[in-house]
Parts: sequence; structure tokens; C-alpha cells
Amino acid sequence: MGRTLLMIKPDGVEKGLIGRIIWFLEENGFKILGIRSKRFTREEAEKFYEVHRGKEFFGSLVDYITSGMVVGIMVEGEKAVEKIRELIGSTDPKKARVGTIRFMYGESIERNIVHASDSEESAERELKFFFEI
Ligand code: FUP
Repeated sequence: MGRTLLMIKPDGVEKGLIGRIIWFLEENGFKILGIRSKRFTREEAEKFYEVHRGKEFFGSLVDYITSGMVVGIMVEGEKAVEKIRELIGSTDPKKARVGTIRFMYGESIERNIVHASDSEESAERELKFFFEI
């Protein structure tokens, strides 16, 4: 069993996709261990995305992620990190596999509805932005 963070970004919340995404996770056999909504401060958002600091899209990414509420979901399941990454699809919705969350609802590489941790180490780091673990 592994656990990971799936975060619904401000565009996913604005589009009213919270329920559908939770349904999608459960339908795919994952267990929800925690759910918390919050609004990132600039400082927190910069820390959350620190691997991208210095890239040309960093400022815009931080503006966007702090523009509204996000929902952090702690998800548990077998190979959770890897399987949830498959279920969300490629960063760019235009390249995402049919049936993935980003394929179905994403608008652009920035407004791509969800984030999911890309390794077990990232999952443990990122879950701490939402949960006392
Ligand atoms: P992912 O792991 O699929 O969320 O993608 P990355 O870690 O590569 O990127 C994190 C976020 O940075 C993306 F969700 C959106 C943003 N981004 C851009 O805005 N432009 C880019 O060219 C790449 C990423």
C-alpha cells in the first residue's frame, strides 16, 4: 500500500469538479484518507513548487495556484503514486491519454485541473502542506 497527494487546483474547484474527481478516485479502487481545502499563500505556493523556481512559467504558476481554493486529497492504494499519475494524464491536456482527468477537463498546460505527486518522497513532502502526518 502506498499513499499520495492529489490536489484539485483552482480551475477544478471553479468548474465544480470536486465531487466527480473524488468519485473517479473511489471508482478506480482508491481509498480517501483525508480531504482538506485551503488557499495557498504566495510563500507556501513557492515552496510547494520549489523545483520549478527560476523557470519562465514559475511566476504565472504561483499566481494561478494562489488565485483560489485548492483541495488536497490523501489517497491510498497499491502503487498509488504511479497509478494516480496515470489517471491524471500528461501535464499538457492536449497530450493526455483519453479518459484521464486532464484529458476530460484540462484547458491548458497551466490550467490542468489537478496535481499529483511524482514520487513517494514528493508525496510525503507535499502531503504535509495539507495534513498533519
Ligand atoms: P506535473 O507533474 O504533470 O504536474 O507537471 P510538472 O511538474 O512538469 O509541472 C508542474 C506545473 O507547472 C504544471 F501543472 C503546470 C506548470 N507548468 C507550466 O505552467 N508550464 C510548463 O511548461 C510546465 C509546467
